[in-house]
Amino acid sequence: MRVVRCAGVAAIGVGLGGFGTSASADPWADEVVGYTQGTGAASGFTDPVSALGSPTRITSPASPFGGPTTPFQGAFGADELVSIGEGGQLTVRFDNVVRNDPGNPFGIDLLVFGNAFYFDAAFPDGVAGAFAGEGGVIEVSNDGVTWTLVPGAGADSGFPTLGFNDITEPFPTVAGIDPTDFTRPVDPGFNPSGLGLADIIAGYDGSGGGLGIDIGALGLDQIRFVRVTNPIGSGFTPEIDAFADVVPGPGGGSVVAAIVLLGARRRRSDR
Ligand SMILES: [Ca+2]
Ligand SMILES: [Ca+2]
Ligand SMILES: [Ca+2]
Ligand SMILES: [Ca+2]
Repeated sequence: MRVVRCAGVAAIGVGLGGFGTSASADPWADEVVGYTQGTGAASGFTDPVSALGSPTRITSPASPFGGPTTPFQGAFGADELVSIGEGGQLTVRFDNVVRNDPGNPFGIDLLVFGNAFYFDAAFPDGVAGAFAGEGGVIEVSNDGVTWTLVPGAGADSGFPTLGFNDITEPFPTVAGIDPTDFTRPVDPGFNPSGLGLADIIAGYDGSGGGLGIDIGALGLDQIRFVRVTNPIGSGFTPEIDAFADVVPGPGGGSVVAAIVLLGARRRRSDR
């Protein structure tokens, strides 16, 4: 085991995101507070800075097997993921506050991205078969001292990452032109099992995937820290790609947001 302290790495996060103009404005995690790789972490996947910045839209572009992320093709680059072995733990901090904003779609405030994916049950056509999720206990905190468990959530078990809305192949090598929104959650009621890529993309409805967490359901108004622990004996070795602060938008739970949205749609249809 080893512990890496990475104070001051926030600057590395600058420029990795596609949103905002400064580190404090981007919606991704900004700083590694601590990392213990644990036992059995994937060799070469032990730089915790890989969990800062945007989720992976195009994985391993230098590899012949690389290309846009899809629910069948998860991120696999060593500079894109950090592996957490048994007994290991990763703690990150946001510069900005992640709020229980009533305008957040489906009530979800925080997204955790791993590299979970669906096995292609009809290779190479892309039909979501067995799911390769890998656990990872998640806790959140506002002060980095008092932690709240996110019950039942597996950090590397969320909706698989989707880089583009206009991808038509499950294992693409060429980028699309319509990037997904990594700050927008998938409807937690959506079940991709047995669906083909086009139906999965439709179900994602513009989202780039991820595991959604409603911090309000935990009794919290805001958080700044997230940590992922892999208990000894879990039998899994989760990989973490990124953490995202959800941006209020369509699907937001508040009445006000719904009314504003309705107005916007009407104006759009008036054109
Ligand atoms: Ca940030
Ligand atoms: Ca919420
Ligand atoms: Ca994984
Ligand atoms: Ca990453």
